[in-house]
Amino acid sequence: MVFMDNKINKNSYSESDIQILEGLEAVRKRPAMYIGSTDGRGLHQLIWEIVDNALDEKMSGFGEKITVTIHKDNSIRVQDNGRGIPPGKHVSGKSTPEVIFTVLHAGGKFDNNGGYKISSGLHGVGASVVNALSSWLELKIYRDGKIYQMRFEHGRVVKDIEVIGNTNKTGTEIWFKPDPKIFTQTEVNHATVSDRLQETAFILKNTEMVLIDERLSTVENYKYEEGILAYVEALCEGKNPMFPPVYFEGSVQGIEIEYAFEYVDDFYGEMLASFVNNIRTKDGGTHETGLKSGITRAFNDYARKYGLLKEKDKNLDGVDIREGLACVLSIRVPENMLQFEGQVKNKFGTAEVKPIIENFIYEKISYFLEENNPQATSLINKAIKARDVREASRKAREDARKVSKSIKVDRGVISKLTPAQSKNSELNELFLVEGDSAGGSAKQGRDRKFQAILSLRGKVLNTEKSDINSLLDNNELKTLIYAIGSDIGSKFDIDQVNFGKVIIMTDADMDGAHIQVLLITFFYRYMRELIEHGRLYVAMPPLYKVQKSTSKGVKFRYCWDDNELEEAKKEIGPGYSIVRFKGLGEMQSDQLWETTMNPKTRTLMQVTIDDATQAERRITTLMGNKAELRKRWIEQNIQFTLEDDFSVAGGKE
Ligand code: 0R9
Repeated sequence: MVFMDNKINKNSYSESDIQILEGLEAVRKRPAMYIGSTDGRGLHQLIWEIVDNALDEKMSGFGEKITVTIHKDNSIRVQDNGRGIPPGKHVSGKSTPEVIFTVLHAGGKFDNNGGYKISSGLHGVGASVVNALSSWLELKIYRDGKIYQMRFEHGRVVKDIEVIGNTNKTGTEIWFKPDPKIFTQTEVNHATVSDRLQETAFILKNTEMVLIDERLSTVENYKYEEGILAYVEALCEGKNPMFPPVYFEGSVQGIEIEYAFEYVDDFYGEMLASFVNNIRTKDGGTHETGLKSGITRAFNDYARKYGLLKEKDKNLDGVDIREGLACVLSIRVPENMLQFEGQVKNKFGTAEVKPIIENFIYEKISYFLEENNPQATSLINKAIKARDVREASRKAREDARKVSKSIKVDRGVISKLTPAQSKNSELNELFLVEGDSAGGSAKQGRDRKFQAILSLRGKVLNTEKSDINSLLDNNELKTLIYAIGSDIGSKFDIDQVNFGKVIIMTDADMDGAHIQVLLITFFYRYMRELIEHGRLYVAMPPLYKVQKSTSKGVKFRYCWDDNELEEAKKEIGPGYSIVRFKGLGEMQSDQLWETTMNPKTRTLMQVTIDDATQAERRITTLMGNKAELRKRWIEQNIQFTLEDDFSVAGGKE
């Protein structure tokens, strides 16, 4: 970007202005093309665009603190203490800020002076798109002893840049209000922003990220001198680490690599977060493949060298070596090596990076193992145990299939499965219902052709606290696994699943919420792909029915929350009565059908894994041993809108 400093231009409108307005108009017409969607995800994307610009300035070596404020009206203010956007004239004749905020840049970003640039993982469309999609946007620049201000509405300049005071600070402040005419969600999610800012602070060590939420009167401050080492420690919070976290860094062929890891002995999954140029790569990619191969090779070579694996033994599987591993890989590659794949660009695709990472990790892990023999031995024994357990569970699973008939007969002890008549596994639905009375209503209310009911007794086993063997001893889950039709863990096979939709249907109360979390944890942990394929749902039974008998018959309306209740009272008018459903069991079977089970009229929430590692952390909070954390979380989230970890893509079908 070329600009001339401090020569503010006051040109009148020209042809190029009209083109600009047309450009921003295009953004307003088809916002999803620029930010992916106009729901909560798109809304938050606006924040990331602006924060990323501030981070670019930090990465260029200027400023170290970024403050995000969520105001009561859900407008968002982002401040940095870098050099300040140059306020002067651009070669086009307009002021530089006007160009930045009104000219649509194909591909998005301004080039800054080389280096490893942040650019927003998903879209990287920049400030002009944020401006176009905001009701208003106000810019303040602190630079050269002066404060400059400029204001836009719906993308158009309404107040040209002017000096409004003096200052000894430098920096940029952008305050904007996402346009409610564009976005279907305008409420900013606190946890989404907080998690992202914290994650950024971990990845960019010594960057101070501040979140002020005026709606909640909270201030959070994230700054980590230890960077991803602190990240790994946070991933392991509430768990039992086997030794202090380990950190490596290095630079190979222009690629900067940072890796930190820790092992815990009371958790049986893996927690892996990877980043390329500070962009989270949720779907992995070549760097992650290289990392995994490097780890597997180093452990197997060590195990053979020291006789922990005998000649006749097969090599250890990567999944067994990674059981209980928490790790963060952050690499920075030059821009010409930056290639992302997948629909949402969450996967890193540059092939030549894989062997570079693999060899680097292999060397470093081998060195670590050689230098720490006792730890190395216990890690390898742990992996061998993981392999044995995996083998045992496979056998148990096969046995369970063989005795599946006796499972169904053993009705007094275990959950009850009422199958659907059809064998069409794409269309069939499995409802997981808590308790016998609700199970009864559901059984009567369902469409027996394609809806199966599994009624679970009491609270399902808390899967986080138990290992895979006691899991398989649990009758509720045994029946559930049997009903679903596929093996679990690494042997899960989506093609064996008997249902197109698995629907958790619980009472809309605290216990129901807890059971939902327990079941989602189970699926997250042992049948994650079911969630990834979008096949797990939560049913939404109504809370109230408002009704009134009239000469023409009964007028009624179901309500899912208190707002709807108020509306319904108004709509139905004086003389109404209200039924409050305390549980599914209290609903008549035809009511349950029409409100909650009938695909034509029901509302389902789809459970999606938006961010597996964050979900992992939440689940630890919920399921681990810290009862206090769990209680607080459930109380705060009683509506069960787990926006961030299991985001809820809902709506009438
Ligand atoms: C609050 C969010 N912050 C920003 O959006 C932001 C952009 C920005 C910036 C510069 C400094 N701070 C910033 N904050 C900047 C960049 C350059 C020179 N001086 C200041 C440069 O890139 O050479 N700019 C981002 C783009 C531009 N400035 C411009 F140069 F294109 F105008």
